[in-house]
Amino acid sequence: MIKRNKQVAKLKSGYLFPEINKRKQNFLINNPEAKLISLGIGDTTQPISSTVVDAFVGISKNLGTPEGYIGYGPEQGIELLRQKIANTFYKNLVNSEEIFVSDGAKCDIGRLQVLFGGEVSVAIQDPAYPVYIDGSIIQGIDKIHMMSCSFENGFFPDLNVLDRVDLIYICSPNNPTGAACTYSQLEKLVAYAKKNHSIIIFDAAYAGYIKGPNLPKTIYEIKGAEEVAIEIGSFSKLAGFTGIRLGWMVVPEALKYENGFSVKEDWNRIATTLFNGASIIAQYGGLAVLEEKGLKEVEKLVDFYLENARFLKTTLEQMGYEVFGGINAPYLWVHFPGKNSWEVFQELLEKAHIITTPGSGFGPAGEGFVRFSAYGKREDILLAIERLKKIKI
Ligand code: PL4
Repeated sequence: MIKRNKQVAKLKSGYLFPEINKRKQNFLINNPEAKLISLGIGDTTQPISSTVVDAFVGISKNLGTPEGYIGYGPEQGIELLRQKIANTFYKNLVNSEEIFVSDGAKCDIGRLQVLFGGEVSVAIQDPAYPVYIDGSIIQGIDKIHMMSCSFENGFFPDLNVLDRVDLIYICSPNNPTGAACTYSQLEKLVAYAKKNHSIIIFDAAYAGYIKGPNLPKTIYEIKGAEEVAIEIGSFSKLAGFTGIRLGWMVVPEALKYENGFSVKEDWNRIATTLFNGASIIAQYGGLAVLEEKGLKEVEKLVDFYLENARFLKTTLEQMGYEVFGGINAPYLWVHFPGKNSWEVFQELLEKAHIITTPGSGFGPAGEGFVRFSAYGKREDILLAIERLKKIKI
């Protein structure tokens, strides 16, 4: 018989989000009448805008004609889409050749971990999106440094106490804490990476939620970042593409290994070997998102979710809880001092029929916190607020 992969066996049992779903299903078995409200998994709920839907319909109809049919698309993504991503999100700080269109940020993170392999050392924010750590373990990485991020350090790691590592994962705006990095924080990060010859993996999946005028929207706003950083972007939360699947990664020309070899060239090799390009239909939708009308529509969508976040934040603060995030991010990071995150999760489920995400699921520093997602429908957010006001945790 084949032996079980040792690395897979090292993973904590149950990936966080299916685990939440399992607990929800168990609750429903005993409480079949309960009308649960999901403020747990960060999944969008608003319909896709009409401009984008028209683009999906248009390309789908073309695919059904002899002259409009397209097979495999260009491996790196449609050139026009890459140009528009470079113009719109990066103001041409990067060029279209440095952009690789993908089927979403999570898949990109997984393939990126294949690129760097199991010999590297990594530093990961604690708390963090679980894919960074689980994906690293799967690759066989054993040198994993957790960088504690709490309200004491503004949810940004103290790089002065970090030993040299090969890769540093930073997510901004952050999942789960909702903190968006400042210019000064990113300058320190880039300086650390330059000094230590490290590579930053900058997960900017929620960059569209940064509204503060004095906050960087991409790491490439920091001078020299193109020599040390890979950035990951996504249409999921920007345009409601969680089910459609479309994202991208920026791998700058200037990013090199210690022997001077191009990281981008290796990435191209990995991506073309393990991935066959994003769906043509999704890419045409992405093109429509990046038109003037599409951009206005997604702006409204993001504002809608941010308004949800504001409503929830105000209520929870009025109830006396300490609430972080929810201003430049769709997540609220709520402190329940002295409490166990899974217990709070269970209490919210049982007393208010609200599903959240327990902070400890994002790492040990998340213990005592619960994450609320603002991706609900407005009527569900308002109902959740009414229910929250009636309970005490
Ligand atoms: C649930 C920091 C959500 N089943 O949709 P993608 O692949 O472009 O984006 C994935 C992603 C990448 N980076 C960060 C993210 O937070 C996410 C999505 N996270 C959440 O609730 O934390 C959805 C999670 C999904 C999963 O298992 O990852």
